[in-house]
Amino acid sequence: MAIEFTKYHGLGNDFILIDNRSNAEPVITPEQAIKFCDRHFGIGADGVIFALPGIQDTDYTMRIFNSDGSEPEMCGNGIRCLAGFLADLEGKEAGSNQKYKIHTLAGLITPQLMPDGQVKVDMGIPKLLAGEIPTTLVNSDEKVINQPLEVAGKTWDITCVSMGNPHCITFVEDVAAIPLETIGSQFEHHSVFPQRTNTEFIQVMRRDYLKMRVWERGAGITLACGTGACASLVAGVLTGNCDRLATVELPGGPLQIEWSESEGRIYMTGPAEKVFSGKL
Ligand code: ZDP
Repeated sequence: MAIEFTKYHGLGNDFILIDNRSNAEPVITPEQAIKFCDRHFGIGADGVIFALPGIQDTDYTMRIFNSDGSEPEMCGNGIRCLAGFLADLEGKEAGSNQKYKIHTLAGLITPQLMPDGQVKVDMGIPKLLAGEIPTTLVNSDEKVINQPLEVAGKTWDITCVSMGNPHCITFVEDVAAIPLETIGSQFEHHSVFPQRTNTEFIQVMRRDYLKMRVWERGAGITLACGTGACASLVAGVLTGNCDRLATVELPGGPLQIEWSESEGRIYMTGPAEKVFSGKL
């Protein structure tokens, strides 16, 4: 059976989008997703995203397979791409202020198409307790803020935040000097993270401007990570490093992140670009 797909990217974090609206289960398997994501033998992407029918009063459901076939709970850049993809499928004008209620494994997430072509996403409320991350570094009802963790023969002060998926954030003097290729996977697979973890290194340029490099669980080094940028801003506020509203600069470009004081919710604003469509 031929599968139709559309390639999107959000700041170079790239995804294969599949119109899965007439089926409650993804139309391809995790094994097929691994092949689709291969950059030499396949289409090439960091993950595959499925637009499924909505449940529990939502418009649609989003599911995603990482390029290694694992299934994360949420995907920040991916949900902006999904919003653009759905607007296209529905024939909605760009900049129509269209809002979608999307069911994810991390709960309800609400992207909105803004008049300037950007997508603003209500990412919900971050979770901070160790049991929710999950991590076994401290007791399950405690937070992990600037806690020492031994990785690759060094002690890092880490802060943990869940945006539905797990993130481990470390503030450093110079992100360019971090040997991400070698230590990223050691953080991901560290025994204190039973579900593995996404790993972000942050350099504070100003209180409203962070520079980030990321090692993603199940995908390795990527050009951007939306949930990672949100988690990093939260970690920056918790550690006193940044304001509640800041730009997070990723290798693929900037995202605007706000942690609303009154609601406790996180808002992420950034681009979603269509690249091409095809059949496989
Ligand atoms: O949690 C994970 O396993 C991530 N690899 C999921 C993908 C996150 C993403 N990069 C994002 O932008 O949040 C898509």
